[in-house]
This record gives sequence, C-alpha cells and structure tokens, in this order.
Amino acid sequence: MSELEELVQSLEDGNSEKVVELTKRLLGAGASPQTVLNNGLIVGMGVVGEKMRIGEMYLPEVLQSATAMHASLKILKPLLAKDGVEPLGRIVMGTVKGDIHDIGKNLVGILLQGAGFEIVDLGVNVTPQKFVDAIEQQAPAMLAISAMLTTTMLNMKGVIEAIGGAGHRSKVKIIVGGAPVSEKFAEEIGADGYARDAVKAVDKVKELLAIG
Ligand code: B12
Repeated sequence: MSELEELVQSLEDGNSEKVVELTKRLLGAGASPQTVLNNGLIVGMGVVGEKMRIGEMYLPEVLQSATAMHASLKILKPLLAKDGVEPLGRIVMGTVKGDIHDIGKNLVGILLQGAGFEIVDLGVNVTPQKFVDAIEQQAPAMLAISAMLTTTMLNMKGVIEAIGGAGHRSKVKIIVGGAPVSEKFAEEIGADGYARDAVKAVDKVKELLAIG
C-alpha cells in the first residue's frame, strides 16, 4: 500500500494520530500539500461519505474521520496558502432559525473545505437578518442553508425572501439541504440547488459555481 493509500485508509479508520503522521511523512518526502489534500483527504472523505450513505459507517465513526481530516487540514492549510492556492470560492453556511441541528451541516462544511472552498460558518439558529448581514460582510459566492425539522425548513423561504428584499439575490447562489428538504421544496422556495448528502453537496456547489 502506498503512503497515500495508507492515508485514505487511516482517515476511514478515524485514526487521527496516523493521519497526522502520514501527512507529515508525505510532505517530508516531497508530496505537495495539494496532492495530500486531493488524493488523500478528499478521496478518503469521499469513501467515508459513500459508506455512510450505504449504511456501512455510522455517525460516531464518520465524526471520528472528520476529526482526523481536520487534524491533517491544520497542517496543510498554511502550506496551501503559501503555495498560493486560492480557495475555489467563499461559502457562508448556517442552520436556520429555530433549529440547532448541526452535525450534517458541519459534515457538508468539512467536505466543501476539503474540496478547496473557504467556509464561513454562522452556526445554528441563524436569523434571516444574520444571513443577509453575512452576504454584505463576506461577499460569498454561495450560501448553504441547513434545516433538520419539518417546521424549521419553512424558515429557509424566509431567508431567501430576506436576501431578495435586501437586493442581494442575484449576488449569491443558494443551496439548501437537510433530512426533510427535497429537490422539489428547494425549487418551490426559490433556491438554486439542493443536495441530499455532503458528497453530493460538493458536486452540486461546483456545478452551480461552474467549477470544473
Ligand atoms: C442528533 C439529533 C439531534 C441532536 C442534535 C445535535 C446536533 N448538534 O446536531 C439534538 C438532541 C440536539 C436534537 C434535538 C431535537 N431534535 Co433531533 N435528531 C437528531 C438525529 C438523531 C440525527 C440527526 C443527524 O445529525 N444526522 C446525521 C447527519 C450526518 O445527517 P443529516 O443531518 O441528515 O445531514 C446530512 C444531509 O441531510 C445533508 N445536509 C444537511 N444539512 C445540509 C445543508 C446543505 C446546504 C446541504 C446541501 C446538505 C445538507 O448532508 C448531511 C451529511 O451527509 C435525527 C434523527 C435522524 N436519524 O436523522 C433527529 C431528528 C432530526 N430530530 C428531531 C426532533 C423532533 C428534535 C427535537 C424537536 C426533539 C425535542 N422534542 O426536543 C429537538 C429540536 C431542537 C431544535 N430546536 O433544533 C426529528 C425531526 C422530525 C421532523 N421531521 O421534524 C428527528 C428526525 C428525529 C425523529 N425521528 O423524530 N436532535
């Protein structure tokens, strides 16, 4: 097994110590931070996302893998910045008002970060005004809104309306997600896109921002 394959396997195992050790070893042997990110972390988290989807991995294991990915990203981030690798774009994320579920949103954020996007996370219970303020202050390319309750998913519409009311709708793409959300609902409330899980979210964001 190559060291990159070992990194993918250790990420899947959620072994932070090994992931950090392999990240350092690969960099020491001359691998670029970009290679470690693309062929190690992103591949590994892709496997994790897929295994979760088909029920081969469960939440506690997924979170352990996510922790391991963060540990490696901590080493790679300053190097990627030094390499002059520009983030693919800035994404503001948040869970809607009245909703404190954030595990899924965080996973989406981690995979988007792993894919090269800069993430500004507003957290949970985010009011429409806070989303509007973030658009004005952060000028993101994309807004990613999460909701996990059938009651709070309706607040997504309020966010999109507030953004329209402030005259910002054309400045930002909007993707929505969360267990009760569907493609049809996303369309109905005027979002630009929807994705069922974190892996699909990365593809959808790239598609919406026309990133090849
Ligand atoms: C963990 C959990 C909690 C935790 C949340 C902890 C946290 N920090 O997030 C706690 C205990 C706090 C909690 C509280 C409540 N919960 Co709760 N909770 C869950 C549970 C068990 C798991 C959710 C989860 O994390 N799943 C794992 C993640 C990885 O999956 P995910 O969230 O679906 O995210 C994926 C996708 O949806 C998508 N996605 C998510 N967000 C986004 C955003 C974008 C932009 C995109 C593209 C994609 C995307 O990608 C993610 C990753 O692949 C679910 C049941 C279930 N099995 O889903 C109930 C559940 C969501 N909860 C429920 C309820 C009712 C509540 C409470 C009202 C309970 C109560 N009576 O107090 C409160 C509400 C509190 C509030 N105001 O928000 C119900 C919702 C029912 C409904 N349809 O409305 C559920 C479905 C349980 C049930 N069967 O009744 N909950």
